[in-house]
Amino acid sequence: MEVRIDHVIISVSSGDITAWKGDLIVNASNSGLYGGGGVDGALHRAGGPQIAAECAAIRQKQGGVMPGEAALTSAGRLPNLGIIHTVGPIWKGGGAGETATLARCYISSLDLACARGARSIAFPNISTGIYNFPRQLACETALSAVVNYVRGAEPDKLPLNNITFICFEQENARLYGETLKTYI
Ligand code: AR6
Repeated sequence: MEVRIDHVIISVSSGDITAWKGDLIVNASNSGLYGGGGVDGALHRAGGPQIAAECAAIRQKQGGVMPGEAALTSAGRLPNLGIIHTVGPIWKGGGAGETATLARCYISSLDLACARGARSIAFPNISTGIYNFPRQLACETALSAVVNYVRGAEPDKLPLNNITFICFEQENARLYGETLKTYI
């Protein structure tokens, strides 16, 4: 399932994000950038100890990453250009600005990707695992943040031409496919 906006293809697929071969992979990390479970654990295992070492250097330099923000490391032994570590909100019922923070994760990651001159980027379904964000709302928030970002950018200043959402769970793959169709 994909949608084209100007020169950018936004697509949805299912699977394991560690096997994706494009430029930048986004990781759903934590504020301390300590490797954890879920997609974070999978990326640290696949990329090797170099990623944790670079996360430690970021922690030392700036004390970590706030929810909604993002930081870039290499991809260790993975073939990608790098990994963007963003920190999603922990779902606390919806009254603590969780939706706005989640949208900022996508925007901060896209800003970093553009600054790096990346052509392609893959997102997991940030916050919908251990951080417990409701799937449907997370999907609507993610897609509208990304689509609005692309629509709002000047085409010749946007190096990205491929933005993909990689869904690990079937339920998310279905939700993302259906919601992306509404942007055709
Ligand atoms: N590829 C793609 N998506 C995956 C993969 C994978 N290999 N593995 C899991 N997912 P989560 P969060 C999906 O829990 O909710 C960590 O401990 C998963 O099905 O990874 O943002 C961090 O260190 C779900 O849809 O991240 C933080 O402490 C999505 O990735 C905390 O978890 C996000 O689930 C962050 O929690």
